[in-house]
Amino acid sequence: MAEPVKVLVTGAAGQIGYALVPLIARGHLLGPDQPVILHMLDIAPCMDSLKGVEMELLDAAYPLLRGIVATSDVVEAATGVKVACMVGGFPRKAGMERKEVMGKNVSIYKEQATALEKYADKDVKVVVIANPANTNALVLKEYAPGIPSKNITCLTRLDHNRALGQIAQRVGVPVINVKNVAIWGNHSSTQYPDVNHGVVKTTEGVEKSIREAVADDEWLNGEFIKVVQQRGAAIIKMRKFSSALSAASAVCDHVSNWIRGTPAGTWVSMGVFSDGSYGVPAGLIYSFPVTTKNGDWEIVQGLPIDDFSRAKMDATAAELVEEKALADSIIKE
Ligand code: NAX
Repeated sequence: MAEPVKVLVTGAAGQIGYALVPLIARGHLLGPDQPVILHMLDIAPCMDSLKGVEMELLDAAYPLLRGIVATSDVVEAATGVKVACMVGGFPRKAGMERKEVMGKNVSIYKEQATALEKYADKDVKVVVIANPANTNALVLKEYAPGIPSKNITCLTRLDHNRALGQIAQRVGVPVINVKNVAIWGNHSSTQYPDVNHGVVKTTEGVEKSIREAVADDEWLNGEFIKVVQQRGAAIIKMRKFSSALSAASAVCDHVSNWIRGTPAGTWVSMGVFSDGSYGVPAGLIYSFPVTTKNGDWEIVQGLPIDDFSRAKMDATAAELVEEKALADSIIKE
């Protein structure tokens, strides 16, 4: 069997952390033949809770789990990791200004990026989950210039999976029969879930475009988009807590596809550095449809973009430009 790989989860004592670490220990992140050593980071006041998670991981006797580091020391957490799942962050609380929250996250990401650059594996692959995920990923790159841009991503796979789920439910097929939706832009309510290039395999085994299978453009251009954009808020309303199970599962899908590839003819959505494709300003972390192979991603090129999509893709880019400007102003202060 392969040598164990060290995987970092920050914010590991939180909700997503609690749902994510067992999936990693079961092989859902790196595969069923890849032993792992879990590095779990959280802040000092959460150490009892983190130790409790460590105890439960031991009690679960996962065959692939070869070691656990549970710590509030960023350097210890970052040392030697090949994959970093950045879940920890400062949540926006009632009455807080956006700039204040961003300021707290900039200092968190500065410290963690600096440690990753210095102590992580040179080819560490990073996925930022903590909000504002796209901009936190940009901040991370700012303070870890030595980590290749291609290795720094943010999570929009949950939005992608939510879109697949909505289409599957509407058409009445298992979710595996739906593919190639795309999430463009920010992991926020301005994101654009795009079905124009997606495919559904009907229960009779016939492949149709999503538009043909759904046969309701009004729903696809209206309610569907809103439901996906606001799904996080809808979950909070019902559960009283934000999405955790689905977010953890999406992290595993993101990393697993990134490292092990996407099946032929299928793409997924990832927040990655824009190279200017589709007229998206270069240098933003923007969600694109991507294919992956041998640990590398490529933006899917050549998709036709109509005026409706263009306007939505530009609106979410504009929000990211604004967020970036805010983060830049904090970084310069
Ligand atoms: P929780 O508040 O349950 O957990 C966050 C954890 O981070 C806490 O244990 C906290 O102590 C820890 N933390 C805070 N500062 C830290 C630091 N400096 N170093 C290490 N740990 C630190 O939140 P949870 O529900 O787990 O959500 C985590 C993040 O994911 C939030 O920012 C949330 O907004 C974001 N989400 C992103 C999603 C995405 O698709 N990109 C979807 C789900 C989720 O909303």
